[in-house]
Amino acid sequence: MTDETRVSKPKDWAAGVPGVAHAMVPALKDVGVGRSLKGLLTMNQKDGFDCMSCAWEDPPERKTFEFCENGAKAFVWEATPILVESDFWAQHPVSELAGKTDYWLGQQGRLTEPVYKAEGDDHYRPVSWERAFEILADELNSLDSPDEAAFYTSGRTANETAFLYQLFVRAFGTNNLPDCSNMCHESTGTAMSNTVGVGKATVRYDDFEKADLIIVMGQNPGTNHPRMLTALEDAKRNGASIVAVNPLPEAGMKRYKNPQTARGIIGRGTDLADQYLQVKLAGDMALLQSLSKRVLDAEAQRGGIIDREFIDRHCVRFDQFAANLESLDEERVLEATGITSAEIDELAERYMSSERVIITWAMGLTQHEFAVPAITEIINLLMLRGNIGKPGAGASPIRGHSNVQGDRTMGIWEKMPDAFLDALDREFGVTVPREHGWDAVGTVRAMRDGAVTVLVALGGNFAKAISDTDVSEAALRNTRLTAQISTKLNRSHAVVGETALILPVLGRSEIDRQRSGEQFVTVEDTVAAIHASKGTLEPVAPGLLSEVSVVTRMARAVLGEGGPIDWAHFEHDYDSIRDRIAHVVPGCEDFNAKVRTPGGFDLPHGPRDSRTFPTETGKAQFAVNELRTIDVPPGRLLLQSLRSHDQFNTTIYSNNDRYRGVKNGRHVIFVNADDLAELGIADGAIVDIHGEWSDGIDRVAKGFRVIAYPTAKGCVATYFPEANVLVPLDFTAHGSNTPVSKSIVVRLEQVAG
Ligand SMILES: Nc1nc2c(c(=O)[nH]1)N[C@H]1C(S)=C(S)[C@@H](COP(=O)(O)OP(=O)(O)OC[C@H]3O[C@@H](n4cnc5c(=O)[nH]c(N)nc54)[C@H](O)[C@@H]3O)O[C@H]1N2
Ligand SMILES: Nc1nc2c(c(=O)[nH]1)N[C@H]1C(S)=C(S)[C@@H](COP(=O)(O)OP(=O)(O)OC[C@H]3O[C@@H](n4cnc5c(=O)[nH]c(N)nc54)[C@H](O)[C@@H]3O)O[C@H]1N2
Ligand SMILES: [Mo]
Repeated sequence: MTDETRVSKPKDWAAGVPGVAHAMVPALKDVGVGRSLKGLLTMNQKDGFDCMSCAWEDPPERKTFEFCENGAKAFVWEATPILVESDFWAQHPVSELAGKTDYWLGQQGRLTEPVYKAEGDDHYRPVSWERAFEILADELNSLDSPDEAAFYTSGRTANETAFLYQLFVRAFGTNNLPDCSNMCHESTGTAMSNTVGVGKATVRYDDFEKADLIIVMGQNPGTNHPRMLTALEDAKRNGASIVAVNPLPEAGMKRYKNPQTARGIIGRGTDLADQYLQVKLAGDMALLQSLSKRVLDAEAQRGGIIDREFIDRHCVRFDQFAANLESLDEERVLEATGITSAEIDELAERYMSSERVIITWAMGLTQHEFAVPAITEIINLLMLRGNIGKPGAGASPIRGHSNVQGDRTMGIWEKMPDAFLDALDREFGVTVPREHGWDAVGTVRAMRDGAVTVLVALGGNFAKAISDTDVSEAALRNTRLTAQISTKLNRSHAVVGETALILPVLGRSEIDRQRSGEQFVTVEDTVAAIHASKGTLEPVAPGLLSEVSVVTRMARAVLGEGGPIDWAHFEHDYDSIRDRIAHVVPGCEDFNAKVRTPGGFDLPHGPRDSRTFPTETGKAQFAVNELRTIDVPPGRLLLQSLRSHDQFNTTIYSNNDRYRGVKNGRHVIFVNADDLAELGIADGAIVDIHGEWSDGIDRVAKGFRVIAYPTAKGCVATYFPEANVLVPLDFTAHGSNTPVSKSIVVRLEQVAG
């Protein structure tokens, strides 16, 4: 495949007409004109369904086309009328499916009926829903302890489903609730809880248009949150400056041609980043500390720079923080960041001359060994000038999956606080366990060691998303049962336990009919706004159940009828679920009424709303961190794994990466031309990538085409999930246990070219 890969110059602008064309053409072709128009015109509308691609927030005023190119791809992928028919399973043994790519698996279409692979059988075979739940119940109820099962969640699951799922899991008797967040923004949650007391963005949608400086760190919105570019464009037009901090020159941060405006279609578009800092991988902590030091130095020299009132009134540990930075070594900062003193000065000046500053970030910050302290340095910098809890300012982690934040709010977490568990006990007359459960990495270890023998997954593709592919796949194969609740086939249906179930469900775009009529669900976006999502399309197949139906029927089969929780009632009427959420989840009081107001409602947020900080000191806490940098041995490079423009996590839409100029190839590695010259490797050569880590195991990703690319020196990039073979299971971020997917020391060995 690498032979056919074509490489051209990377683009310096994003979206515009090609974006629209890329979005619309496949929709109309594959899904059909009527179905795609109905779907796309109701996507992200107040009476339609929430886009399943990312967690970017919806604007108060909606346009007719309130979706982006990648949202349309996600819609097409789900709404396809192509179906996996009954005879598919007889034709394709599991051992054959394990040899297929995720692209091929996804292309087989929507799953339509429950199937079961029995022990010793190499085929899934269709079973009735009743039989499927019976099998699941038999396995779960024959465990010696409920802790021998783990229940994974991917972030597309709606609030109502997530709430019932965690209730079921805890009523069953375990807190083993690993989720995709463990691999994603966990570091953010930890860092923000330790500093401001709430692990969520301290901004609202309209803060972007009020900001006068927006710093986008470790995030590629042009591909992963394309509608954010519209917010950045609006901010820019209101006079904001924008700074990008990223080892790669990402097209979306440079120039945006808004496909919804004439200027964007025929004009040059809007230049976005006023300053682009090509920081080295994992250099952000050094950069942030040096920015804070410059602020403190300016305060000492000129005065009037820091927000004394905010600090004195709302913060603790400022003096320790300031004292710690006194000895910051500028040489070490320059070495770790790869940028110049002058560039850091320029950003520091921008920061100090701006009254309202937002810093956004995503995986470029969270998936590092020292991600948690690095993110606390974002908060430190913001707090110095009171940029928390004031209009147009704040910390803005940009979440990934469309409801990953809501799932947490609803209790999907292996270490939910006792106050939440107490509320569950009170509301449902149960006693749920208090002992913390396994997170994602912990679950793999437990499966590997035989301590967890049943894995149930509500969406996602755990086998492919988690680190150390070989170790993780062996762990999954070491189980008794893997059960996947899914819309389409993926690797996790092929790498299975002795027995395996697939339970097919409705997608978010589809109409969910229950006994009390058509239902809607709710989701929470990255700025803690909750709103309704209602499918508008006919389900692709008659036998599908909604996720709520699957969870409630699973609960009835496993826990038995007649217990304290009326699962059937929940299934028949989702208002009854929301009534219960209203009693358990803070901020969701009057849930049913509030969510019916057009556009939904905002969850309360102490730091944002009233500068109240629910930390253990009751104040915002400056973090005092020892500077952490990475020493890369000579001849080695630091590798990050990231997303191409044509994928959603483990779902591959095509093998192209338009903005980075790659056609028809995912086995590519982006390397700085100077590094190539030093290593004596030519552009276009084929290399094996060897991961180097303290355990001495040689992890190899084979056959990657080298692309000379203007990435920061010493830093290389390749795509996730292919790179997961290189990420050791035990190499995780301190404090959040997130796999370190973005700073792996590697060695390239040329094999051809
Ligand atoms: N179309 C589409 N949309 C998506 C997704 C998708 O796969 N496809 N995935 C969704 C999910 S779950 C998530 S979490 C988000 C992910 O959204 P992103 O975080 O934007 O995703 P990545 O592709 O991992 O990109 C990481 C970015 O950070 C930069 N980076 C890497 N390491 C560093 C570093 O050390 N410092 C700095 N400053 N920058 C760094 C990379 O160069 C890259 O630009 O997107 C969500 N939206
Ligand atoms: N090396 C490396 N590894 C990473 C990352 C990285 O940047 N680098 N990123 C990490 C991040 S940020 C994340 S969030 C995880 C993602 O981990 P996951 O969330 O587990 O993975 P996805 O690829 O998003 O899951 C896609 C699958 O979800 C199912 N699905 C889609 N829609 C629905 C639905 O409506 N209902 C149900 N029940 N199922 C549905 C489909 O079967 C589809 O194949 O991966 C992580 N892994
Ligand atoms: Mo994510």
